Amino acid sequence: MVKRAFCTTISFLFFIITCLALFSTPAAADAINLNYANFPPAPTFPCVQMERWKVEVEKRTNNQVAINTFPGGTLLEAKGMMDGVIAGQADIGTICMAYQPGRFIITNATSLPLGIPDAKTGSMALLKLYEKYKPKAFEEVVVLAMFTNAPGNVMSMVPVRTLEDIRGLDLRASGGAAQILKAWGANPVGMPMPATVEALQKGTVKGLFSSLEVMKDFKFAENCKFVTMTETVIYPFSVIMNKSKFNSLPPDVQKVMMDMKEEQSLWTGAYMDEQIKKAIAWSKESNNVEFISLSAEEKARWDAKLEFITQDWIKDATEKGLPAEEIIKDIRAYIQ
Ligand code: DTR
Repeated sequence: MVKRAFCTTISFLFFIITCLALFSTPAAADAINLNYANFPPAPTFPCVQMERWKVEVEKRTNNQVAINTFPGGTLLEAKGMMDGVIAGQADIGTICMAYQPGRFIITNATSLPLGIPDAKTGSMALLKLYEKYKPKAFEEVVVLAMFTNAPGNVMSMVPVRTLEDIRGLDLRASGGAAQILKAWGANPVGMPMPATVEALQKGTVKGLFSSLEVMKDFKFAENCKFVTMTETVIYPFSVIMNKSKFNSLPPDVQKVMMDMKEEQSLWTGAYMDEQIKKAIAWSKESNNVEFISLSAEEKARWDAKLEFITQDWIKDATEKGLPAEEIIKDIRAYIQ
């Protein structure tokens, strides 16, 4: 009798252990490890969205994957990101397309002065554009998300109230934004965002042109006591994955990632827009930054200087065999 009860208990325990092994989430050691590289420092928005994606993917795949994140260029730097992911040096990476203007012609069209009002709208327009045209530039990777920052403003050590004030001013920008500064008469100095910290401290640049969350995230408000509200042009970003690594993943994991593409893009746009509000409040309160609004008349002068940029892009892209007019029409429609 005792022996029978003992056997039943043992069988029951065996059953429980088997169930646990079959249905529980795998231990970290069993998980598929993926390395995710990012170029700016951890508190900035491209890295915040990376951490959010990591948490969600691990949760939604029941920890079938474990994502190791590398912010701050510790695995791959800004300009080597795309090729690094293609070569498999990282499985996943975040790229800022403006840093390689000639490589991402179609998606970089979102950084023309077309009036994208905020990051949420920009992110959706960019993703739709990508989905429609599936540009060749992304042929060797799998796109996991697309998002933009908010429109750019001039952050500077000296006040910029008129076009005359910006003339000859050394301001950091890259990609399409550099072209904008040039059209306004400034002297654009190209470098990725992380390099701007030292350039401002050393005084090699007198300010920068970008979205305002950097006033707080990079503490630029400590150097730049003036912001001129131009609300002009965004920068497109993408999260990309090594294609063969993606193809090697179980189908249910692939599905989790693909199902998150639009959600993650939207989440990042909305997060960015919130950060802008916080950074403006923080810059005013903690660093006494002056925010300069341009009068309607003055703004019209600034906008007039940019009119040729989209026309030039259309001409150039058409010569390269791209449906340039249609791309611009689509972006304008997506913004609506
Ligand atoms: N404006 C682009 C992109 C950008 C905006 N905020 C951040 C933060 C961290 C890295 C890049 C960006 C730029 O100026 O580089």
